[in-house]
Order: sequence, then C-alpha cells, then structure tokens
Amino acid sequence: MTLSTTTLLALLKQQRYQFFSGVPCSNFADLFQQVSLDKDIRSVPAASEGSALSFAVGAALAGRRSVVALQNSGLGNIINPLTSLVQVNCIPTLLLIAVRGHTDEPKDEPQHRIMGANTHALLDQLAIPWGEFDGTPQGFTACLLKAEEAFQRSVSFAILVRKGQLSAGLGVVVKCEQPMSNYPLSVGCALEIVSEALRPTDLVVSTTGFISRELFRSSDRPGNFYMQGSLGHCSAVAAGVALAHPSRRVIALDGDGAVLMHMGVLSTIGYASPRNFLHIVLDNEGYVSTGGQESTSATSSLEAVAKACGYGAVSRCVTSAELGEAVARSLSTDGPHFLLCKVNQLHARSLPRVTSRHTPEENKEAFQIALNQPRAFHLQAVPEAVAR
Ligand SMILES: Cc1ncc(C[n+]2csc(CCOP(=O)(O)OP(=O)(O)O)c2C)c(N)n1
Ligand SMILES: [Mg+2]
Repeated sequence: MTLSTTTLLALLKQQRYQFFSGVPCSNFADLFQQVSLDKDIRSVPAASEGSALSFAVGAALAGRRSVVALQNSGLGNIINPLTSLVQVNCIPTLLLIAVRGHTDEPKDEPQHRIMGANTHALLDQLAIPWGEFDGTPQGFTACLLKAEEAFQRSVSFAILVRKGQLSAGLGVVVKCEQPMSNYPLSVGCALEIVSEALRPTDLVVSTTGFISRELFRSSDRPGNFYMQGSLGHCSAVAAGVALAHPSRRVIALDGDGAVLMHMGVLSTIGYASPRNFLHIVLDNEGYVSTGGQESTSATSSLEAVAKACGYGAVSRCVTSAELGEAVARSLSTDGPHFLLCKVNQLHARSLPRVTSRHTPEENKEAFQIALNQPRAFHLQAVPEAVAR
C-alpha cells in the first residue's frame, strides 16, 4: 500500500501542522520537494537531524505545530536535543522516521543493520510512543490520532515509515529528467579526473552514497576506504589517517550534504592542519543519493568557510580543466587543501554497490594493508555483471 505525499500533507494540515524540517532518506524521495511546494507549510531543509528538531522546537515555542522527518540513522543525531530539549521542556513534536535495515529486510545495506534492529527498542527506552504506518490514509490518520493522545501528555510521537509506502504527489518533478544543477561535470567525470592524478600509494576516503558507489565503479582499489553510513564524518576519518601517516597523501571525497551535516569538522581540520591532506567536496547542491532533495549549499560558500577555518589553500572548480589543475596543484604542495567542485546531478543508470564485492570488514582490512604495506596497486573497473 502506498500513500501519495499530497494526501500525507493534506492529513497533516487537517491536524494543523504548519512547520516541517528534516534530513532526507530515500524512503522520503519526494516528500521534501512536495512540502517545499506547499504554501501552507513552512519548510526548512536542515543540515542535520539535530538542527531539524531544534528548528521544530523553535517553531513550536512560537505556537506552530511541527513535523520532523528523518532516517532512523539520524536518530543518533537527535538523541541529545530530543532528550535534553524536547523531553525536558515538554515540547512535543511529531517525528516521521524512515526505517532502514528493519529485521524483515535483511538484504538492506549493512550500515543500517544495527539501527534497523534497534529503532523500536530505542524509542521505547526513551519513552517515546510510536506507531507503524501501514501505507493507507486511514493508517496515517490513526497514527496522527495516537500522536494527539501523546501530545495531551506533553510527549512526542514517532510514525515509522517503510520503503515504498510513500509515492510522489502532484506537482513533484521527476529529478532524473530535470537535474537541478546544470554544471558541466558529473560526479563520475570528476572522479575520473581525480583518479588520474593519484599515485598507487595515495589513500582515499569517500563519503556515503553515490560518491562511494561511483568511485567503486570507476576505480576500485585497496587504498579506497568507502564510508557507508556515518554521514558527515568522511573528512575526519581521512584527516585522522593523514595525521597518523604524514608521509602518505590522503584524499577525502566528500558531498555537500555530508559537509553541511558536521561542518564544525572544518575548523578542527584547519586547526590540526595535516599537510598531506586534500579535501574534495563534490557539490551537486542536493542530497542526490536519496532522491535529489535540495541541500543548502547553493546559498553557502563552503570554500570560504574552509579558508576561514584555516585550510592552507582553497579552490572552487567548475570545469574539467579547473579541476585537473587544482588537483595537481593540491597534490604537489603542502595542505591542508580544500577543493570545492560544482557537479551536476547525473549518474550512471545502474551504480554498483560496494557490498557487491566487499563486506565493510574486507574493505577495512584491504585499506589497512594498503596503508601499512604500500606497493603497486592496480585499478580495477567493476564488471557490468555486478552493477545493479
Ligand atoms: C545521519 C544520516 N542522515 C541521513 C542519511 C541518509 N542519506 C544517505 S546519503 C544522503 C545524501 C548525502 O548528500 P551529499 O553528501 O550531498 O551526497 P550526494 O548524495 O548528493 O552525492 C543522505 C541524506 C544518512 N545516511 N545518515
Ligand atoms: Mg550532494
């Protein structure tokens, strides 16, 4: 059973919800765009689930009923404001939680397994009542009524949404037909340019989602550590490697949504100043891996933030020539370097998953061997057969 996001919003509006914030999940592929088109609901795309919840609390303080949408991986980012702000101050909020890694979906990606098995228990432990959405308008209304009962007791309520339960509503533009950003380079082309400049001994840490999958597709190598989950933490992992191994060149391949989620790390990297570190942000101005929802990078200058945080050199690239030059310059001079590359939202039709070839543990072990026993590695393209 699926509910259109138009109906979902109509039901929320019937219950007088007026404010929406959140961080996307592919289970909410169209919801964020649908809300942004709605004139009756004020929506704010948040950089992290914690700030989404805090925006909602602010709106609730000002008398607006608020909804926060998040993936269950984002529960980790809201526990502090949920407990110390929402619960302590008795400011009830409606949470729409997309459940990945549910125990009845054992084939979901490994990064979702532990949170998937513990989402319900975690909410119980925090004394937050929840209801499982069944995909029908009646089921959603029943959840909203249960939320009303909780709100009477000044308690928040969570509605758990599963894959495939929401469908595109009226007015939602299919993203793959109309890419939002029109920059010349795709992530795939940008990664080819970066890969050509790498030595076999260079180490690469890539962010979760399509960026890791594109890197895996075009140049799988033991020196790549593919982050899956832990959104926003790729640069800290890469900088940790760089600080521990000053003789090796380390490259973080990041996304705009990921950088925005934990932007404080830029200050820490500027402060620690690893000279052998290159931070590349592939900025497509959206959360493309989860359906192309808008991020806020189009109105921010991430390279100016990095400069102000103490990175040694920063560049902004749009063309392949600019990217090629900036990568060559960054890899031959002392860093830390920050390179913002504007990219479009186009990807190969079927991107292979890293887990089609490596378990997370195998990836870690190969990376550690590459780190500790540098020797000639050869790049391997992933055969079409495993691309799915
Ligand atoms: C804490 C957390 N919240 C949400 C997600 C869902 N998620 C996975 S990839 C992704 C998009 C990341 O956007 P960006 O870094 O810009 O990379 P892009 O997909 O655009 O290449 C999101 C929101 C997640 N994995 N973890
Ligand atoms: Mg992005």
